[in-house]
This record gives sequence, structure tokens and C-alpha cells, in this order.
Amino acid sequence: MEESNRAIDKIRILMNDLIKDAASLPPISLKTATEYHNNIYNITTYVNSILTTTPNIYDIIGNNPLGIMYDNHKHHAAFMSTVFSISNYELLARTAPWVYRSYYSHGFDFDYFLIELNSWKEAINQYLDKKYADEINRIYDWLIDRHADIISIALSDIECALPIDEKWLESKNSFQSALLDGDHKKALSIAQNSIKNQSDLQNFYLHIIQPSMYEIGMMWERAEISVAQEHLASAIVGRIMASVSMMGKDGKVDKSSGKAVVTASPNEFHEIGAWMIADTLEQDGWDVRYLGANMPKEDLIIFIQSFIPDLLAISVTMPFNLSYAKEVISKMRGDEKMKNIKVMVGGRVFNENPKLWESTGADGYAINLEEAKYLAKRWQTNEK
Ligand code: B12
Repeated sequence: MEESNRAIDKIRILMNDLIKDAASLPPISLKTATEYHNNIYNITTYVNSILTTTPNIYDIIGNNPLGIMYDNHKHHAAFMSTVFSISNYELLARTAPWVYRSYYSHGFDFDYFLIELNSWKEAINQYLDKKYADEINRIYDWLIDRHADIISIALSDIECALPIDEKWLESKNSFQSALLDGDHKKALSIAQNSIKNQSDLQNFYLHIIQPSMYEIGMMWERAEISVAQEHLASAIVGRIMASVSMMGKDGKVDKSSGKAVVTASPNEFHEIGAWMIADTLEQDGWDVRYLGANMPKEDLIIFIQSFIPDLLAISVTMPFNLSYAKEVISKMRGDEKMKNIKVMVGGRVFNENPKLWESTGADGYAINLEEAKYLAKRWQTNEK
């Protein structure tokens, strides 16, 4: 036991060192970040072609379809573009071990990452002028230098489970098992027994659904459950939220707090968190328009322009979707009609990287639905 604690401590120290070391990397100039962003398509296509023609590629990617590797490259490019545009290397240091761990547990060899990183360097040299390429390739060199450490962290058992209050543990465990068994009826009956009034709904979301889904995510990451089981769990959660969100309401419709638009960021498929925020604000007297997952940015802007809410809440889970949320906020700030709308961001990527929200141009961030409710109320009270 003591030995395993010592091993975990060692990994934590390594992780802190990685973050500290990353923080000493030189920032990328706006011009270079823009050059990278504008050439993403060509660079990614080039990386795809190098990897596709690498001998034994199927061995290296664990006999997965090439499409999974191409998806990783697409996400990598969008993610690095965000990292360069905000020069946030803590985000890079925290995300790299996760990417290694996740692809490794799905069959990819760690050598794949070395080949991949070197291919990005080659593609960048191919498409960017030398002075821009050199700036960016310093960051890739750093990743290559720290490859072995990233593997050690990826192989460790550092958990990111949410601490759970004893009070909720039993219900949470039964609910999670029902989700994994695909037992919608049982999950629904746990929900119905747990929700008697409005505050129960938030507790149910926060203390039962959220930790269950986080744990299911970890099981998926470690390849302990299939993609189908995770989809089944998400679908049951969606069905349950649709049927319980009005429970505990007394029938009165209160819209006195103001108008709110709640949405997942463009390209963001995770919508359960945003949906919880929408229900919570609605319960708190907001007139909510909830737009769901993967909202196209142009249409989102048009909608905001015509609805003119007091508050926009954007949810981002995946690091590679940050740039889309930033784009929406920046469009709003440049528009006379929308520039004063309060913008709140939230979601997993911000919870994992404190201070990251500040780079988005939003007015504030909240870690969960309780805090989102209070922040929205505080803004609204100050406005009145
Ligand atoms: C379900 C799920 C999916 C489902 C989503 C279905 C749906 N209808 O939403 C699907 C299958 C679509 C999916 C896809 C992917 N997923 Co997924 N997914 C999950 C999972 C298991 C649960 C997500 C969830 O519902 N959480 C519960 C909610 C309630 O938590 P939450 O979002 O954090 O919300 C709370 C707060 O953050 C906050 N909040 C949220 N939004 C907002 C907004 C505002 C304004 C505020 C103030 C607060 C706030 O309040 C909420 C309540 O307290 C997570 C595991 C995890 N840890 O979250 C992985 C996870 C997020 N997914 C992951 C991955 C990798 C992917 C894919 C890339 C997989 C792939 N290879 O295709 C894609 C990405 C697709 C995309 N473009 O977005 C990884 C991300 C790892 C990382 N480092 O970034 C995770 C962490 C799994 C893991 N452990 O590896 N996924």
C-alpha cells in the first residue's frame, strides 16, 4: 500500500514538473498561430499521408481502422491551434498524457506518438515559412523530449474521480450500475424516488448523474466498457433528464430573471452538462432557449442577434472545441447589438484547467450548476 502511494506521489511530482516545464516554453506570436491555423488542412492531410504509408501502420495503431487515427489528427490540429493562439502550455501538459493513455488502452502503440509528432514537424516545415515553422516546432520538440515522461504519467493510475459525499454514494452506485446494465426502468425509478422537490433535481444531477458519467468516462478510457455501453448510458441519462426536469415544479412559470441562451459549443457533442445548466437556470426563473449539442457557429450568432438574451452560457468539454467558443464570443464582442450580453463558460475543459476561461473573452466561468446559478443571479442583480 505504502509502495503504491509512493508510486502515485512520484507520478504527481512528474506531472507537476511537466506543467512547470511547459510553462517555461516561449509564447507563440499571433502571426505564427494564425499561419498554423490557416494551413491546418494541408498540414493535417500531409501528416495523414505520412502515417498511412508508414510500414506496419496497422501494428502501430493496434489494428484500429485508419479513420480513428485520422480523427486524432484532426483533433490534434484543432487543439494545437488553440494552444498556440492562447500560448497555454499547462493545457498541453495536462492533455498529452490523457491522449496517450486513451489511445494506448484502445490498442495504439506509444511509438505511434513519436512517429506522429515527427510527422507534424515535417508537415509544418513543408507548409510554413521557416521562421514560423521554427517557432512552432520548438513546442513539438518539447513534446518529443518529454515523450517518456508522458508515457509514465499515462501508464499511472492517477484517478480523476470526483470526490463523492457518502450521503449519495449508494444511490449513485445503483444508478451507475443501472446505466451500465442498460436498465432504463431501474434508473428512472431511482431518479423518481430521489426527486421530490426542485432542489432534489439539482442534487440528483450533481451528485448522481455527473459522477456516474465521469466514472463511465474513465471506464471507457481504460477500455473496460465498450463505446456502445457508454452510448447506452448517455441515452438513458437523456431519456431520464427529459422526464424528470419538470418534477418538483409547482406548475407556475417564472421568467422574471431574464432571457438566457444555453448551448454546447460548435463541434461539441457533449451536451448533458449544458442541458443541466439549462434546466437549472429555467428553475431559477430564467426564460431559457436551450440549443443542445454541436451548434453551428454562424447559426448561433444569428439566433443570439435575434433573441438578444441577457445571458449566454456556452459549454465546452473537449480542448479542441475551445477555439470555436472563442470565435463566437469574439464575434459577439464586435457587434453593437450583442457586445454587452453577459457570457458564461463552463464544462470539463475549464474545470481541468483553472484560469483557462480567461482566455475565451467570457465574463465568467462556473465549475458546476450550483455555481452557474449563483453567478447568473449575481450578474442579474448587479444589472438591475
Ligand atoms: C457521454 C460522453 C460522450 C458522449 C456525449 C453524449 C451526450 N449526449 O452528451 C459522446 C459519445 C458523444 C462523446 C463523444 C466524445 N467523447 Co466523450 N465523454 C462522455 C462522458 C462519459 C460523459 C460526459 C458527461 O455527460 N458528463 C457529465 C456532465 C454533467 O458533466 P460536465 O459536462 O462536466 O458538466 C458539469 C460541469 O462541467 C458544468 N458545466 C458543463 N457545461 C457548462 C456550461 C456552463 C456555461 C457552465 C457555467 C458550467 C457547465 O456543469 C455541469 C454540471 O455540474 C465523458 C466523461 C467525463 N468525465 O465527463 C467523456 C469524455 C468527456 N469524452 C471524451 C472523448 C475523448 C470523446 C471523443 C473525442 C471520443 C471519440 N474518440 O470520438 C468524442 C468527442 C466528440 C466531440 N466532438 O465533442 C474524453 C475527453 C478527454 C479529454 N482529455 O479531453 C472523456 C473525459 C472520457 C475519458 N475519460 O476519456 N462522449
